[in-house]
Amino acid sequence: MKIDCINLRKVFNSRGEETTETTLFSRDKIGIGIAPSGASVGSKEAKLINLDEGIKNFNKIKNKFIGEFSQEEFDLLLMNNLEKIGSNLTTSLSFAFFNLERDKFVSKVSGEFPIPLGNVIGGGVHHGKTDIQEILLLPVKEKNIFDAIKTNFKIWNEIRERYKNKYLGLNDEGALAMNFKNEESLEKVSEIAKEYKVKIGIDLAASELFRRGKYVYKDKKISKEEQIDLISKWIKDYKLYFVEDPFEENDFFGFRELTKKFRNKCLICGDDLFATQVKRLNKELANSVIIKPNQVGTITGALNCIKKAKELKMVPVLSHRSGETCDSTISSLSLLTKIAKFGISQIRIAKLNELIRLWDLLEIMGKKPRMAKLNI
Ligand code: 2PG
Ligand code: MG
Repeated sequence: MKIDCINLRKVFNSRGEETTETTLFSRDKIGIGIAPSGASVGSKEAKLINLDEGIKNFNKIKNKFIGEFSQEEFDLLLMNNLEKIGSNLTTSLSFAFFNLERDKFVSKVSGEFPIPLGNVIGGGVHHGKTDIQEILLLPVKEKNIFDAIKTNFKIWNEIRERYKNKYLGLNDEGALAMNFKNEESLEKVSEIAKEYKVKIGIDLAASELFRRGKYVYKDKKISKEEQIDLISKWIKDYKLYFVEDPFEENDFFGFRELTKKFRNKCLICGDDLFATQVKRLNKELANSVIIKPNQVGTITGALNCIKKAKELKMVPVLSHRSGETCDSTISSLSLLTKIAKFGISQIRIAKLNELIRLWDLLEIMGKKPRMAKLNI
């Protein structure tokens, strides 16, 4: 792909934070990419720097990025300049490059679609009453992407209606902020999910709860050992199928113990734990891994991590960030994974609608689109 011209600008994400948008020009084609931003940010994520400084530094070296590149070459050059330009810029540039060649990418996928993992009740640093950052829905029984998205929306609406007097508003990810504590929320969601034959999960984002060797909840402070017991109890009591970051990012003992206990029943998923870094993947610590391209800074980094996860028989889950835009680059990427964690409502719908669009496109291409099947 020959890059003729590059344009960078600052735009806003769903939280009103500044982020970068890149436009790449290649002959008669245009590729656009916007970087998302997290609130629960792991310490192992690719380096973020001040945006204005990054843009200023990029403009000094912009010429290096003009010319003929493959995605790998372009991304390598970005990573070699990560310290100077920061991961917000590298992500938007890498996304823009990917979007120039997106149709080629889509023409090579198998036609298996990820199951949308939707955040229905939220809390933690995304705002809400629960310590649990996200209570998640996984509609495993639906036969097409449209129905799967619809089921998540139905449950999201039904909880809001059924418990009107407990509804406080929507949080950063468009999840319901409800006047329920952790267990009460899990109980209500598991009750309704059973009616819809939907599996449920959580993202505890436990690095955010960890202070001076203890997991600190609104109503209790517990040790690392007690945290293993608590999560084990939640998995059993609420039949959790997916548990993301139940321990802080360096609590390897906790991850190892939980994975040993539940690897055949539940997806124990590492987000901050692995930070989409191939070198950090370890199948003893978890049997699933969150893939967030901006944690590693490029599309190539994310693709390498998906590939390695599959080799290790870990389930990769393509994920948005809490600060999002209408950019739907990760919808195409998620066609390589069995689960797509894109949220449910508000701006999240941009990526979900793109999946519906891709379903149609693959049907036209004769690829027989179908929903992924999970093995455990
Ligand atoms: C997470 C994400 C997305 P954030 O923890 O998995 O849900 O949140 O982008 O704030 O890290
Ligand atoms: Mg997470």
